[in-house]
Amino acid sequence: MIRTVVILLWAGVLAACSPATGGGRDAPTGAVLTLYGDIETVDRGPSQAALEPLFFAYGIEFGSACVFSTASLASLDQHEIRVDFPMGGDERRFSGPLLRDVLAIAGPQGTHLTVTALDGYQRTIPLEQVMAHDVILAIRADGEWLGIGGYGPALLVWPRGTDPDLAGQTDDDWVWGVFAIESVTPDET
Ligand SMILES: Nc1nc2c(c(=O)[nH]1)N[C@H]1C(S)=C(S)[C@@H](COP(=O)(O)O)O[C@H]1N2
Ligand SMILES: [Mo]
Repeated sequence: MIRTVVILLWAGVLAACSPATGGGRDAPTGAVLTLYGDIETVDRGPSQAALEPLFFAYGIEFGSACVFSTASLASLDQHEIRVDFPMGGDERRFSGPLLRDVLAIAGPQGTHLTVTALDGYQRTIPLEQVMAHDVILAIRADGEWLGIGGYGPALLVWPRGTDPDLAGQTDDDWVWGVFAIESVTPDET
């Protein structure tokens, strides 16, 4: 009973846009996802070109950001989607938080999200699209954590099998290796 309460409190703290700490083989990771750009809630300072070479390599610069560890993503409400990915492949059971629940913590103010993956793949997706559909930031597939080298640390999974508006959706917005999301308002020019 006391243990349950402690675990819930701990999960509550982790959910608050903050990296986890701890030790051991299954230790929580540091930040695997950084939300930056036009956001309301932040918990870290500026990107540092010399110390954060992957950000630097992709031109990701910010004055402040909101970061999530895998543990903090796992502490949010988990949703499951059974769907084929890549399209036409075997159906798998992907799970993780709704992207809109993750965004709610950071408070994006831009009209779009630019999602950047480890391999440099980038997609700019209207925020409206993300809010209107139950897209998840999957951190597990068939119960296994998504790892780096595979689809991890996180994969955008859309319910294209059950949401009629998404029927026939291609894989373009199913970004694997997601590690950074920018809130932006692109020029209309
Ligand atoms: N990070 C990342 N995600 C990605 C892609 C990619 O190149 N990089 N390609 C997209 C496309 S177009 C398809 S068809 C599927 C599978 O692409 P892949 O074979 O390059 O993994 O992933 C989608 N997500
Ligand atoms: Mo593709």
